[in-house]
Amino acid sequence: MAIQRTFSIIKPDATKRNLTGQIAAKFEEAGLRIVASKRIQLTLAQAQKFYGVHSERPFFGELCEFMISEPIVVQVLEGEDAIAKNREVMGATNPAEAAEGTIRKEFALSIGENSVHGSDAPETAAEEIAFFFSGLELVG
Ligand code: RTP
Ligand code: MG
Repeated sequence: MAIQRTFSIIKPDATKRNLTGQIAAKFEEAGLRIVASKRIQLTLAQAQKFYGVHSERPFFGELCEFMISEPIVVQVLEGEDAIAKNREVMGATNPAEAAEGTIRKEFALSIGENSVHGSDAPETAAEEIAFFFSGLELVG
């Protein structure tokens, strides 16, 4: 498997509880390199655009309000098979179903406030990285 890049968000429930470093350490322990990182606060319009794919889902409004409620940390992670590896480290969307040792098992509060986002495919990874970072910010 080739070296890939994926896009990650440390979500408001985690930044609020000062878990940024502990979550970043989980990525690094899994062999993922943080090649770009910044702390930002989304506007409602930005959150709605980012999660546009979920706009018809019943949790869309709640999700967007949550994502703007506190700053987030957006990152680009690089490594072998990075997309799948990151999702493995994150664990299942619902923390009640997440495997031992995963970020969501350890830190997530609920299916909505689940501490991290990670891209789900190469195409979405490329789109999501470009949504938040310019080429100049990617210094892998
Ligand atoms: P993510 O996109 O954040 O990496 O998470 P995911 O693929 O595991 O989950 P996805 O189905 O793409 O859902 C995106 C985010 O929406 C929130 N959600 N809330 N209340 C609910 O039933 C519900 N379901 C999903 C979560 O924050 C989820 O990560
Ligand atoms: Mg998803």
